[in-house]
Amino acid sequence: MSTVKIIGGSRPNLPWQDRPAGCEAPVWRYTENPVIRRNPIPGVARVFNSAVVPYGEGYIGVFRGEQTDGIPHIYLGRSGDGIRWEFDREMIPFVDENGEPFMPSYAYDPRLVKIKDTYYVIWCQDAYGAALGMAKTTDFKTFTRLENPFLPFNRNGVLFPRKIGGKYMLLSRPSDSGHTPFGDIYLSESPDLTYWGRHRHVMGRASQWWENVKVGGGAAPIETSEGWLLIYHGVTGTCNGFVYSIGGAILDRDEPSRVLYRSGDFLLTPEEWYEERGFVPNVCFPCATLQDADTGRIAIYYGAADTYVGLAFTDVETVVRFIKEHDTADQSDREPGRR
Ligand code: BMA
Repeated sequence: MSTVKIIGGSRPNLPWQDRPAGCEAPVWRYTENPVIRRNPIPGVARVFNSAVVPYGEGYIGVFRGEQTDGIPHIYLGRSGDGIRWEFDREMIPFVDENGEPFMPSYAYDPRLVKIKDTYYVIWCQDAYGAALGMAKTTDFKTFTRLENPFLPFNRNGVLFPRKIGGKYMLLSRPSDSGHTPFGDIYLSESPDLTYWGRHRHVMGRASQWWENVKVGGGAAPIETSEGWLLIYHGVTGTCNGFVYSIGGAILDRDEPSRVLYRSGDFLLTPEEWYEERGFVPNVCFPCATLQDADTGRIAIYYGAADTYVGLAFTDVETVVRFIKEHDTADQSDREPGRR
């Protein structure tokens, strides 16, 4: 019997494979990975770093599609089983509040979060520098842009799936204009999704070697009986460039700038050919999870080598136990992050 509970809905058709015999890792890969391969849409060479949610009986998602001119935009995809995806041929047509076309010149690393009856897409785009963009939809036909939450430079915007203390909560990662050689995760709150403030530090790059350069929010936090389970990316540097692994932390349910536990060991690191080989080698970049509160099962969607989408599995009991057993959160993590 599971003692750690996911707070959320049931999802009996969650994509799933049992942990392979002999595997002791906290997260295991889908054996048929990658689930999205090269050239998945005409004019799109690679899809990766993408986010999905349950929709009706199946699933829907926003996908980073690297076009054949090298520019990323966001494409809509649908799936009955969360594994085989069909994409719209045209990128998502964002509009402004008057319904007029309002497209970012590029858009990448989308997240997709449902709050009540509205779905929010958050991505990185140009706003006189790399900044977060945001839009909302209720029908996946009309995507209305909201104000950009923050000034440049900022990336990795991740909304919490419900208000906390009456406020929307957004994780972000202030950055620079390039392949940022630093980066901590911050939390900001808003009463209306327009004005953001009360900024708090959540967690920084750690002394652990696999995440000693930068960290960034990944999937929308999963509410559990132990706190918010945050699946994030942690980055190290090597003589041949960055290596992106997947980490796990648990944030306080009422004050999520407080890190209760943070695993000093990664949950998953590049190992398979589709993670080690591609446009950018050695990248595992989580952007979404699907979960089933009845069984505690969690499916993690991650970009692999900036080329593919991979799927991996865990369950809430296993991953929370792992994070607690490998906890390295220090006093500054546990504080509310205000100076
Ligand atoms: C980051 C972002 C991600 C990408 C990663 C590795 O800065 O651009 O989209 O997956 O680098 O290239």
